[in-house]
Amino acid sequence: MSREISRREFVGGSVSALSALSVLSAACRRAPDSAPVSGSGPLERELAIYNWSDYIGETTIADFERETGVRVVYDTYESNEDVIAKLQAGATGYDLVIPTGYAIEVLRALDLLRPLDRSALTEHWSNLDPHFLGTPVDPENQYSVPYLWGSSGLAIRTDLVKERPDSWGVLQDPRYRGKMTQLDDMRDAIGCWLKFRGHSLNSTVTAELQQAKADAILAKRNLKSYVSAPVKAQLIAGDVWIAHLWNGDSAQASAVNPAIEFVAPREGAMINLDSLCMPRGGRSPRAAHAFINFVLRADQAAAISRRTGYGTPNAAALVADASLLRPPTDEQMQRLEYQKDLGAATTEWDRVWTEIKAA
Ligand code: SPD
Repeated sequence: MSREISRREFVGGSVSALSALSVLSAACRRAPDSAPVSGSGPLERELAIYNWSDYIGETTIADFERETGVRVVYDTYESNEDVIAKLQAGATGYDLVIPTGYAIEVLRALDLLRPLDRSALTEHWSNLDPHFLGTPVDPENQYSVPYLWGSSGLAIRTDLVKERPDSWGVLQDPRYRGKMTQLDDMRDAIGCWLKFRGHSLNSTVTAELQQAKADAILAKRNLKSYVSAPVKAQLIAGDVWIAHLWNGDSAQASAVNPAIEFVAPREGAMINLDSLCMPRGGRSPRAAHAFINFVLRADQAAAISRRTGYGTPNAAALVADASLLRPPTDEQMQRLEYQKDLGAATTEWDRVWTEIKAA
């Protein structure tokens, strides 16, 4: 693709030569990670993974380290916005991150992801259910490999809450003041109030966002706090009775205290597919491909789904373990919606979220 700069152009110092030079030097700076990197060759010694908290199998990392000799440096986050902000601020060195679909769109638009070498991922690729492949955020799966899917709803201490609330509106009920929480996640915390009023959780309509803000502020009076996965301990202890939470985290809490049940609100909720992606600047692309291959194995994918309570897009894992969460039915899908990149409206959402937090 690049062309050689002739001596005449270079010595002559013409504008075109200078711009060709700067294009070339940009290409050279990008060369290490702009093209897919072959998964063959010796693995690097260290692999840096940045994942959601409580989103991995009990022995996944240890098993991978034992089998490959690669040391994993593992770090966790609580929201897509954390990952986007960190990568946008120039954090380099992560080899794998696991963003939700809309965040993949955002990271791709910012040119912060590195293409995968699909030829190095053939061994277990066919384990993936085709329904989870070729989604609009990455139609050719050039940048992302499906990891887990989930949905949002209400985790309820059924022994402490005598009714069976099935509406986001319960968060506005003063009878449970101080005993409820919402996800500390802009997209989910505003999105549920959009659903409550019958709107898309991707709305960019100002009037709908203003109504969602009013609803969120009304609920906020009753909230103990905005908190995501760490709310599990408070649910288990009985300090929180109703938590706006993701289904898998709710299942993890329920495994400790079976009185915790997950309810899908009747107005509808969010469904997400989180996928393995390689950020630009990672230092261990071969080990990253090896890890992706590893978690595509049916036994490993099943162990991850079993431990986290989230759904696996790995069809072979579902065959191997009948106890795993099954994909949503068509009827359930009617009330679920994927989040999308908000584009220019992100600024308005950020403002609304700041106003809710400050209220
Ligand atoms: N503790 C794991 C949480 C995973 C949540 N993934 C998707 C969130 C979409 N807003």
